[in-house]
Amino acid sequence: MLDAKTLKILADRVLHAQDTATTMAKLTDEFPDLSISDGYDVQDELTRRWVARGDRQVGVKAGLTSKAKMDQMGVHLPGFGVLMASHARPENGVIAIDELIHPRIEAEIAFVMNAELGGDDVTLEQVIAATDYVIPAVEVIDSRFEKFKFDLPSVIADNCSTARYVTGGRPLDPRGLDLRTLGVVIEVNGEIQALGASAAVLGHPAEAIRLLLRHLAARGQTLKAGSFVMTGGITEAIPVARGDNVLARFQDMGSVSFRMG
Ligand code: OOG
Ligand code: MG
Repeated sequence: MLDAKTLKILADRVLHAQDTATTMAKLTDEFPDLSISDGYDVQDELTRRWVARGDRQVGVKAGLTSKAKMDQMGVHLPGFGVLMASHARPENGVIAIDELIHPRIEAEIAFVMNAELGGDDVTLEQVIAATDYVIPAVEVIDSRFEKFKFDLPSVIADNCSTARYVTGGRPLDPRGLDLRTLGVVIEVNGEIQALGASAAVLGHPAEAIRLLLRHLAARGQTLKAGSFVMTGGITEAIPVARGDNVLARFQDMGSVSFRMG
């Protein structure tokens, strides 16, 4: 476990990099013993600081849940992150690129929960039963590490590269959908950059929520009713630049669009 002094050094460093959109060296370069659990302790400290600033936690995300993402990042275990109200951006809006370092976009299926879930033996059916609706989302990730390169403890301490997210399309009842076979197409400036199907996320995106529940249970936490949950990029993440028009089309669910400005 991190001592209070090291926890403060790490949280200060990550928050500074996020707030100023500047890169830092991998945390494990200086703290080689940093563990995955230490990384989550840094996330908890970041969350406390955001709340102290007046921000509000709206949910949680799972990342590195598809083979495309794992291969792209060279990290072969999922990680989880905290989603705050301040990370959300409206559909069809402009995302300020000056606040980011080297953003990349990901198309994800998001869930909104209507009942609390907890424990490490929750079934897929129970996850669906506790889901209010599913909705298309695009996450804009932005690693605060140089060249977008990291290891798992470092990226977890950086809140799994969370930066912005946009929801759009239609909220749908998951009971009327086959959540494994939904196609998704990512276009930038009208050109297709990536495509995939929702089964790329662990065979079924609700599996990401089961993993998330196990992770929370190990830390004595639950997934609260009302939580917004992103289940992870279906395809590899696509780098975007100033002026790019982003459009993610989700089969049966509508699309999400915004511009990088
Ligand atoms: C880590 C975050 C990954 C996802 O959806 O897979 C993520 C990263 O690749 O920087 O959000
Ligand atoms: Mg993501």
